[in-house]
Amino acid sequence: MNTTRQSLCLCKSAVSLWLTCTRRFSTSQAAMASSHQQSKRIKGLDKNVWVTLTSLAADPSVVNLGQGFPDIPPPSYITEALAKAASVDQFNQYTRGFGHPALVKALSQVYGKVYGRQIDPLKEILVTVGGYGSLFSSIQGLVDEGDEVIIIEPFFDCYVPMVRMAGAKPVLIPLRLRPGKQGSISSGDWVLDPVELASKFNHKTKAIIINTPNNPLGKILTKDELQGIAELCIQHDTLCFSDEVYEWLVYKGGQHVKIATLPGMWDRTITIGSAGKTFGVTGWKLGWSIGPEHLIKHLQTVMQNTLYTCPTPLQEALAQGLLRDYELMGHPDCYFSSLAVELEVKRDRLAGILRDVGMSPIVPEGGYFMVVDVTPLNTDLSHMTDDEAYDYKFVRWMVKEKKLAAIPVTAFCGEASRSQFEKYIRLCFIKQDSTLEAAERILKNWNNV
Ligand code: IK2
Repeated sequence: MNTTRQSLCLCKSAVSLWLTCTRRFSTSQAAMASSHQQSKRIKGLDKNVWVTLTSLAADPSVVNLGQGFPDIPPPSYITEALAKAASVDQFNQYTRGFGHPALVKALSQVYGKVYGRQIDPLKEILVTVGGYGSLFSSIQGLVDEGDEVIIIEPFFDCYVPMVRMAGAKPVLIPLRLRPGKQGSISSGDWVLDPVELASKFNHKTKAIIINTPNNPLGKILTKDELQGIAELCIQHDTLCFSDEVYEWLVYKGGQHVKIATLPGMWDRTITIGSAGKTFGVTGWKLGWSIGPEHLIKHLQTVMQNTLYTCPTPLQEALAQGLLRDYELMGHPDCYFSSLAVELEVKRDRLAGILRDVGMSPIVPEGGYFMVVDVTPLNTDLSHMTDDEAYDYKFVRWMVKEKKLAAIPVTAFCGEASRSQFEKYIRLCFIKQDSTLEAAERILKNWNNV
């Protein structure tokens, strides 16, 4: 009996050992197979700040000044236009792949006025899935393996992975705080060194990506700065991808200049816009690229072979919204300008709150983000041992301990600039007053809780 029990026990242990080994083997085998199966073009691109931090901020007890989306309602005429479009049978079916006819026509009217030139709605505009889709189709359609693409830091985080996915090399250059700058700091105090910028251009440079107003700093590139970039583009026969999704959000004293309107630049520039940022409807995920036919046609090739088209009802509603504001351009009721007036009050309020608690905000000239130096808070995070930049740790800690969400600024820069940016976080201020008040309470009680 004993011997039988003993051998049964032995059998059981052998089976369990075998099962453990097989499981371990198959897990590591699966991991190996998975890294084997992964395409080279996405290798090393698996980390993403939005994927990592958005879930942390999803807890309803957290005041979310993290990801860039409004909690103020969009204008009612645009949501009403969407309901109306969805009630028309024809608008629930596929539409023209490169952009719904009514939408490209409305875009050509609005931007015809802005650029001061006629824009061909069929050949010089591509509508795609958000600013992301415009960036992706530009880079896939125009950048090759072995090319170099210059990117100014801090940059909207997807530029680098998109350039890498095209097989090209991102070449980074940081904006730097004007030497000796003290006291109240504006995003305009962050500047490019023209000599350093020139040194980044060479025969491999295919394009430069600029972003004005910039996410995260809110810097608006001045006409002189744009002129310098344009001269380098022309001298080196380089393209320019100009991400202008915050083009309408410019505060008093600022002026948004489109690089495509500078001499010699139309022919080499793709300008990127976004419905999400224009009308505060980030969930609509519609964007557009505007540029000369000889460039846009390559973006259209990417579109027709990847996404083919965008949702028709959304495009129809966006067209109606743009036409409404086209008629009002230059009038205070035009949403393109009235949103900036509303946001400027929120910007100043947030800056005031931050200063009151001893923090140093960088007051943005445009966009709806404010970068803030957290050094004065002296938060000791040495207990957090993860191999992460200080700002990532700070944000994780702040979400957990203070119930306030922000975005770490090193998400917008390369490894070499990490030490320059890791004491900064980004706060989004396109929020209801009640949300800003909740953030204010947290900040004012910082040392009491
Ligand atoms: N380009 C820039 C500069 C952007 O900021 C964005 C949207 N970013 O918003 C998220 C955040 O920073 O919190 C895009 C492009 C993408 O625009 P869209 O949402 O239209 O795809």
